[in-house]
Amino acid sequence: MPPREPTFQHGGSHPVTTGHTRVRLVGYNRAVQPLPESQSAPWLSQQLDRIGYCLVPGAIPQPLLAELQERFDSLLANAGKQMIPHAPGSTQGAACIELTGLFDLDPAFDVLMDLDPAFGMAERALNGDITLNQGGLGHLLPGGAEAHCGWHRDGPNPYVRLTWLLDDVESDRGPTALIPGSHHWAEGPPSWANAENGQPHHIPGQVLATGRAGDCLINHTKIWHTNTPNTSTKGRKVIWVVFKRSCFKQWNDRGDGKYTLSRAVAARQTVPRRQQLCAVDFVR
Ligand SMILES: O=C(O)CCC(=O)C(=O)O
Repeated sequence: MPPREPTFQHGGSHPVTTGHTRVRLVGYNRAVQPLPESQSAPWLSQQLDRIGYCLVPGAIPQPLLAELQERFDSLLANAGKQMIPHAPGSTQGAACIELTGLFDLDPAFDVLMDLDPAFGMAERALNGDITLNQGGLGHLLPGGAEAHCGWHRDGPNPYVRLTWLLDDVESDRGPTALIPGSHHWAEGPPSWANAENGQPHHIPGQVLATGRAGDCLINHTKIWHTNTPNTSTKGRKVIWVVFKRSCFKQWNDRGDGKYTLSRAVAARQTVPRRQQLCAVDFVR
């Protein structure tokens, strides 16, 4: 029996085959269609495992994104003395602004501790043994700023980092650059990867983690990575949430505990999953 002609067409763009009948789904049906394979959670998780990073599109849904953007901006505007310059190895890095202890500054950001599907991918990457490595960190890289750090890897333990993009990040707006697959390598970046002033050189094969506001970059922190200069006129605002396995202590790489999760944030959690994420062995 020859295939039947379509019984109806509504002018949607996504042809679907049902038995011998090809139909076109109308707009309101598109929301329930499966994601393209390259955007599905299993595919992205595999990419994270194999090449060390993946970008989850639209990871912060509207209107949550709009609310977090507004709250981030008001923290930048009002935090005053809490704005901490960050300039390791950079000639202009002092222009950057860090919002350390972001979960302390505004509990509205707690949602970024465990927002799926990005959180689920981080959880899988750590085989389910996942706790917070720090207390949330906001970062503004202003337009015109040099890279605020050069090529490095973060360790010594196997951490997984979420970079929540609050702005569109184009290639000239200071995106993170990564070397695919380098999280499997024994060595970190060689000294020639950075100029004497700490600015990163271009490394053949590097990829720029560009994306849209609301996307989330997930990476193993053992991957070779760097910030890149923001040659645009617009600032880049991101939020970092870093996870570790429960057996490791929190990140305290500056020795002053300012990146660690506070006792107050841990104590106010009521949702079991967040209580577990905050069940830390080192709080300030
Ligand atoms: O800002 C970036 O794009 C990357 C920053 C980074 O990796 C770091 O601060 O350790």
